Amino acid sequence: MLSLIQIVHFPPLGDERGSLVALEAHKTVPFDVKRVYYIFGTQEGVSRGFHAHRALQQVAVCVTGKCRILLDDGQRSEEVWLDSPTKGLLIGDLVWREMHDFSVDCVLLVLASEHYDETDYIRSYDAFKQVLKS
Ligand code: T46
Repeated sequence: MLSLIQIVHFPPLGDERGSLVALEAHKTVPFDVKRVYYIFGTQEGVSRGFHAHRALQQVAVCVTGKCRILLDDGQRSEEVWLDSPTKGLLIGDLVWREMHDFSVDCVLLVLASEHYDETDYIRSYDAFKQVLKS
């Protein structure tokens, strides 16, 4: 069975000055990017997410700091630490996601395949299970 955790490795373009990562649609990111957002300043002990999307592809990367992501497809859940600016996590549709244990310096950058649409969110786990059944 395929892992729920699909990591995308971003090659660092480094030289003596430091590092640079380029995120390009259909190259390092496997879809057209319509939206970019980032989460920062997360208070200690706060978790986020707790929803799934009906039709949305995303790639998430901690450009600084780290956080722990839980993904759940209704049958199993898996966790991964995003702890490197060269380590992206591909999150597909109909996957429940939770983000935990943000470091104080965490900046979680997310590239999304669609514009923001609140109707695409499934914000209750029971509703998520119902959608999976239907
Ligand atoms: C996801 C995880 C990884 C907007 O107005 N536009 C946007 O593009 C986004 C992403 C959010 N919002 C509004 C909606 C809420 O009023 O910002 C507020 C916070 O959003 P939310 O509670 O959904 O944030 P998270 O951190 O729980 O989830 C976010 C994304 O919403 C979600 O798609 O997969 O990060």
